[in-house]
Amino acid sequence: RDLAAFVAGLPKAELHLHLEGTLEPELKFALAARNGIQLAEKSVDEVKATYNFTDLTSFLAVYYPAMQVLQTAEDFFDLAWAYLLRAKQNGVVHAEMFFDPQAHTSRGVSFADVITGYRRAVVRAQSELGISAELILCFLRDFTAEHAMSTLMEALPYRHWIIGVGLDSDERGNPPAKFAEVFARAKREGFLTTMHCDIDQTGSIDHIRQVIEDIGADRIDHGTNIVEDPELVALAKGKGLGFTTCPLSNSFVTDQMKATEIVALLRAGVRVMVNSDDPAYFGGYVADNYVALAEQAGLDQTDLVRLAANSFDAAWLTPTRRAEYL
Ligand code: ES4
Ligand code: ZN
Repeated sequence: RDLAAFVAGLPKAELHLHLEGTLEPELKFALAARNGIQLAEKSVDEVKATYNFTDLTSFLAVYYPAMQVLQTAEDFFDLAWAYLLRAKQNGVVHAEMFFDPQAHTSRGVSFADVITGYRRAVVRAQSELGISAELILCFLRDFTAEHAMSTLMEALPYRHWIIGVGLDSDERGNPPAKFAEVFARAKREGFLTTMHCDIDQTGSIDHIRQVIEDIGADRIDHGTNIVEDPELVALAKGKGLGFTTCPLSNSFVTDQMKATEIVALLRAGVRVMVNSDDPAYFGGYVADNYVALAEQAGLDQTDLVRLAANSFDAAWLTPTRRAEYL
């Protein structure tokens, strides 16, 4: 298809990608075999049959147990490298990738093994693929603020390998304000900041407001429900805040891809762009997400170029590096 070829050829930054969400069933089996782990599923098809999510909770119930196959630094390298090869095919030239250290340290894997494995893939991506890649440490919001703070302290020896911190996992009952102190400390330590704001209940707009007015994060992940409040949209636009939307993910964990909201933000001149979130689980990498949104919303090439330009404008690049991409 013309559209798919155009999108794949369009240089873009991916800013909302969970490395643990790139674990394809084939790699899951390979890592399980290497680590002597017996999986409940016997085939790739059996694994895929468990991907019938209806909401975030049912997704996370599949997502976290799958991570048991990730044991050694080598495993984390293999996972990130497989993603970066796919990213290259998708026209990604810059990737800021989330990782969830607490999902690993809480089951006995060392922080050092997680980060050194991922870091090796980052370094190789630059030299072999020409992709600039960065790591963003995400705190699990359904864990305590104290656990997040001790994870931040664990990360400090590796701060030169981590560009920023984020907040993910189950949002219900875990507002941004719960982590105000952790994020204030992270900023003082020199990290950039972003937070997921995606629940569909009445709390969503309140969480977005907390991020903008109280936390002062540099980006918001998802955050499309901001369209409910035009004054907040104007504020976000004025600040040049980036919104990392994920159409295919939305259609899995909510009832639709939120094309209306995404396009409304695009038309309003807000820095919104398209990302893949957990591509191994949600049926497509970043180019598939651009195509799905374009087909759903009837976007033309100018719109797609604008989305890609927004991905660089919202990326955590130095002005010099950004200018190379725009
Ligand atoms: C996630 Cl879709 C989604 N939402 C919240 N946290 C996550 N971590 C990985 N994928
Ligand atoms: Zn996400």
